[in-house]
Amino acid sequence: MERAVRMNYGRDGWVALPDVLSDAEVGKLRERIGALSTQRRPEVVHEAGSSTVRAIHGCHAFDEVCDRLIRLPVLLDIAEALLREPVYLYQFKVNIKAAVEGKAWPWHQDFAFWHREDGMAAPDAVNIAIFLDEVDERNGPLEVIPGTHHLGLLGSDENGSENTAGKGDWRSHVSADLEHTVPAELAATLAQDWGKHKFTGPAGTAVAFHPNLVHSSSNNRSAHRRSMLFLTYNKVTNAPLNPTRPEFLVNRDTRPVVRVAESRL
Ligand code: 6CS
Ligand code: FE
Repeated sequence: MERAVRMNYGRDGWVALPDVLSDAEVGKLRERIGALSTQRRPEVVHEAGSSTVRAIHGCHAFDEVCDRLIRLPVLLDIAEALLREPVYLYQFKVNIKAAVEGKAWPWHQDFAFWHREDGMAAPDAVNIAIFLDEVDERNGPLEVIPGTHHLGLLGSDENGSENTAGKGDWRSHVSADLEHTVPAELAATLAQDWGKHKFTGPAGTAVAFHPNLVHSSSNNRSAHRRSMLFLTYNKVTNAPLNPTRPEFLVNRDTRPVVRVAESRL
């Protein structure tokens, strides 16, 4: 991996990843996710009070193309270069953020969920986000506060803030009415000190970001969907011992991911 990629990730908590998927591969994923989002199954989550799909989880477990995606050498090489150990797939999700109706993701840190709800010991995982649609200022881009991955868990019950430990319902971990958030006032203060950055770009753009990086995204009021696929790879040695949330949120197969022979999807 380029030294600059590793340095930027270490400094900022995120880094753009060049040349991950071709247009044809992104097209294949869009087609699969479109088909999966019509299915009525627990992994397909809807916006509150609506039939609009908000997210689909664990697709690698029931879709062959998604299972191949997680095994692509280009992705595993990135994850293992950043984590420096063998990895398994911790979580697969697609946040659809539908046109007009796609709702926000309040400020939060992903590790808050994996640590407090699943028992993940350390933030020794990495998110790889892949844009399935073009993302611009209008359709609810993912926004991060660079550098906040250095701050540990914020708004956590360990330091007595108002955030409480898990109430046990995983639906409050994937809805717009999110648990384990970073309070908006704290996010605003951090943004003043550290700045903010919006991930925008064409379909196929890929970004790696740290489990403790503070991030959010707004409602999508535009006429353009903003679907984004997230793979979370975790160090095999960092696997939670007794996760209780559904398997489609917390993979129980913690064996190192075996690469597919081909280099393309
Ligand atoms: O609960 C979880 O695992 C998921 N929820 C959020 C808001 N981010 C982390 C993760 O994808
Ligand atoms: Fe998140």
